[in-house]
Amino acid sequence: PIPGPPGRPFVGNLLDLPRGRMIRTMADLALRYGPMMQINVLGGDRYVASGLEMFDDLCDESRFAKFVARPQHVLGSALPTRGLFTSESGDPLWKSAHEVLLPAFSMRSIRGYTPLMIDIADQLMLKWERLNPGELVDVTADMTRLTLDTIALCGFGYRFNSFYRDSRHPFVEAMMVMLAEGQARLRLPDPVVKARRRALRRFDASVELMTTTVQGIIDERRGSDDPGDDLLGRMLAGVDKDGKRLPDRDIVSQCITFLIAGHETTSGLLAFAVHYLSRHPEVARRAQAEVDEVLGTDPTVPPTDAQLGRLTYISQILEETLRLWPTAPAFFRRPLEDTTVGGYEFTAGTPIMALSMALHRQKDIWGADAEEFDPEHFAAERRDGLPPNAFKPFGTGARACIGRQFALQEAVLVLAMVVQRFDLIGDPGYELDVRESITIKPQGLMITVRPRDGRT
Ligand code: MNH
Repeated sequence: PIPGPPGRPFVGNLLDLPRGRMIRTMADLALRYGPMMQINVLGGDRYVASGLEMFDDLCDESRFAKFVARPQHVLGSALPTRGLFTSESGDPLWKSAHEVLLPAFSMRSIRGYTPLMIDIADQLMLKWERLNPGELVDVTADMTRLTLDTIALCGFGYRFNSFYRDSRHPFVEAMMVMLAEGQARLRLPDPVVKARRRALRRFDASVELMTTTVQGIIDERRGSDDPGDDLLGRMLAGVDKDGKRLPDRDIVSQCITFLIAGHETTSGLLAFAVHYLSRHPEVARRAQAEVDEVLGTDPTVPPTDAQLGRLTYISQILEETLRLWPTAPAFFRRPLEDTTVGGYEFTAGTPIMALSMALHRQKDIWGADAEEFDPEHFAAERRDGLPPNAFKPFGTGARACIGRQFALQEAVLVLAMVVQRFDLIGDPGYELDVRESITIKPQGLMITVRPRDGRT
């Protein structure tokens, strides 16, 4: 018997999980009902793991594998082939693509993207520098512009120019339609999905626009002498262990996957981090001191990779932000054979939710102040003492995030450039609100930015 909130007839715990607050509610319930919780939604049992002992089991790659949950399944079925993110473990296409792409996401490759990341970050800096005193900044919107433009430029040399438009680039609009329809389909039975002809047409047209755009970029690249050393260039040139190249259809799927996986999560991370800096002046001051010392006080001099590697306090701030708000707040695992998780028995194939957001708030791991934002949770000496599976914002094992270094390099760069130039001033009346979709992001976060003593 696994503990969980008492359910009602037929609907189970459905009413306990308000739409738009599902993840946060589940994290609250998990902290109340324990490290393994059972909830029932419309007759189906779901298992939510949030204790360290449970994560130790679930992260054991010899006994568990990734479970492709429904939102991922819906997303994957819209792509020409399943991209890395949504393919089943054991799919040969995943293995091949993973082998081709690993070098493109290595530390060394990612250093090569620094100038492109700075190019886009400069656009954000310029926008914020040009604001009149007191003008409000929609932080989440601007960070979404930034991360989208960064992944498109580093991914395949394409510019959405999101900082130069009020409405979205048609490609981005198509992507939003695809994601929204994917979300909508989760709540609808199949016959209803098939009957919604207008929505279907719009969805298909969006997917079509994205695939033809990316295929066009591939064709153009093939026709030029320079394959390029962005992600696309590496995908076109790379081979797997059997010496095989990726088919074009698969490259298209991977590019779209990177755009989706690469922008939603990193933008949320940066927006949450800005929120916390605006609320914790002592943390902001220490961040500014570190940046002034490592990067210097002249913002016209672009940061180098060596300098970025020395911004340890900025990294701590980002890790602490990912602890409280892992922007991909959960991942799913399934046992390969019948086995136990934290002492509870599970049959092979049962999906189990690994709710990192709740794991990251366990007092027995993080201390009595687990719910408080304090980058000291990741101070070097405490970090070394953390159990191996205590911090899982990027998932686990072979199917962990391939873009982790990419995301962290981008986030360190941008946060450093921001605090080098600005004081961040929050609205004292604002209480952190979160928008849940596949990822989580701050909602309604409006701040003002004040150029630091004559720096911009
Ligand atoms: Mn990312 C997988 C979180 C940034 C591309 N990512 C995952 C998973 C998590 C995750 C968690 C595992 C999902 C699962 O087990 O079902 N990702 C993040 C977070 C950030 C992030 C919190 C930023 C912060 N991710 C990025 C970026 C890219 C990217 C940036 C691309 C440029 N992520 C991926 C891909 C996968 C993935 C691709 C799937 C990897 C695989 O299964 O082989």
